[in-house]
Amino acid sequence: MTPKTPEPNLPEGSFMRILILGGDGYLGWPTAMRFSARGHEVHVVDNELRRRAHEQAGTDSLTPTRRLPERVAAWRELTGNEIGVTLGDLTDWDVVEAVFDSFGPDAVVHYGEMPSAPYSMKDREHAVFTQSNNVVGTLHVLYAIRDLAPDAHLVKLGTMGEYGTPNIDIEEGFIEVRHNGRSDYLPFPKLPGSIYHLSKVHDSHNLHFACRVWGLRATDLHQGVVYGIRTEETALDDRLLTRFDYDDVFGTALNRFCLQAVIGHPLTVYGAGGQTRGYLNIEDTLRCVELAVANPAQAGEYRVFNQFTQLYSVLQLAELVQKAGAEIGMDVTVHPIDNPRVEAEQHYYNAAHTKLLDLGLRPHLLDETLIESMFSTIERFKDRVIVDHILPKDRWRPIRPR
Ligand code: NAD
Ligand code: USQ
Repeated sequence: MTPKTPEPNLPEGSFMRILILGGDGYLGWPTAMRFSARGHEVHVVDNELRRRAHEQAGTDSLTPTRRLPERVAAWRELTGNEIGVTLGDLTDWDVVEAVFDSFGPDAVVHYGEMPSAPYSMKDREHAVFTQSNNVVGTLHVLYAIRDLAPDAHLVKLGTMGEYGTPNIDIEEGFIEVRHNGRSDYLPFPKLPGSIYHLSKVHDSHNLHFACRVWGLRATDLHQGVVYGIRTEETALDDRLLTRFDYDDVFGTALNRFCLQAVIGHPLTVYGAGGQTRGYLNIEDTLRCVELAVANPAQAGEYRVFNQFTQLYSVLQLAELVQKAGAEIGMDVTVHPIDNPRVEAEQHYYNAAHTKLLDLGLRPHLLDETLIESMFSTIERFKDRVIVDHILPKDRWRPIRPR
């Protein structure tokens, strides 16, 4: 049984009504349990888009994940805590209006978008779907806060990929710009690398606008790539597991490499492997979101936190996985393949990330022990791996007929 302890950054007894959008997802479900375990009243919304996308592609999460009604029943049975559920689509205004009207949130944690860059780059239909799903859903959320819960703090998941890989240091959302003898503090320039990452840039502009013009309060978490398979709450019972994707469309770099190592597949470094990104453990995602919720933005304030703990190139990550494998007698090979994406493979990368540390984040840093613990969880479920969906199938730059 998880004890009901108040979040340390909140004053004693100040429990909140927290709405988690995308609460069936990799990050949303563990976040819902974390807030519920802390005694907050939690309601989740999800339309199972991610589950349907897997069904359509013939792919699946490594971990078997139960549907939301079953998960919340297991959570109730194990902890005595309730989590409310709405199975509905954020692009449907009637759904959004009804949830905000009845739940009246103090904080809204918004994960509910299509999160994959390769999915968004498949073709026109996937691109249009990604941007309309993400941008329209978020616009509905902004209007719902404005009209139905104007004091609620929006904590929105953006991405470090909004910035791209510029040849200058990346700041946290804003930069002082001097031009023709004048200066201003302006949004940091964005050079996103996929239609999905672009959707997040559009969201960021809409959030900023809603804060400036309507006086909403919002924190835009520009998150790096998340890795990991376990949180304190998912470890309580297999019925509470979160998803773990490793396929070419929804799997992300380190999670994929760990799975590939366990099943003896060469690690799929794309191109030269110098692509550098910010990474963080799933436990740190939960902690960052808790810190943002516990320390809300002011009315009218739009703030950006860069949410990652360590920088790695993909080749460095692959070598780390190879080394961790060697320590336990696994023979892990790294096999660079032709890059299906269009991206810089060697570039400058230096991004600020102090705001969450200043609020009290103490990162779980990546080391061989952590990788080995991922190996052992993957080992438990390795019979479920669909090997045909590991190598990338879609190329981002179309080959034009001559
Ligand atoms: P996920 O796909 O597992 O979770 C997103 C959830 O939102 C899914 O369950 C999906 O069904 C739901 N959803 C999507 N569109 C919806 C809609 N219109 N209405 C209702 N529900 C909808 O993805 P995730 O990895 O948990 O990512 C969560 C958020 O964090 C996303 O916004 C993603 O862009 C962002 N993010 C993720 C990572 C990462 O490495 N996982 C890194 C940076 C940012
Ligand atoms: N990569 C490989 N081999 C692989 C998979 C990926 O070399 O097998 C490379 C990619 O080419 C890229 C880097 O690893 O250069 C990261 O790719 P990824 O698939 O791990 O992450 P990305 O597509 O950027 O998207 C993921 C999440 C997304 C989130 C983003 C954070 O899916 O939701 O927004 O990470 S960030 O990268 O900071 O923008």
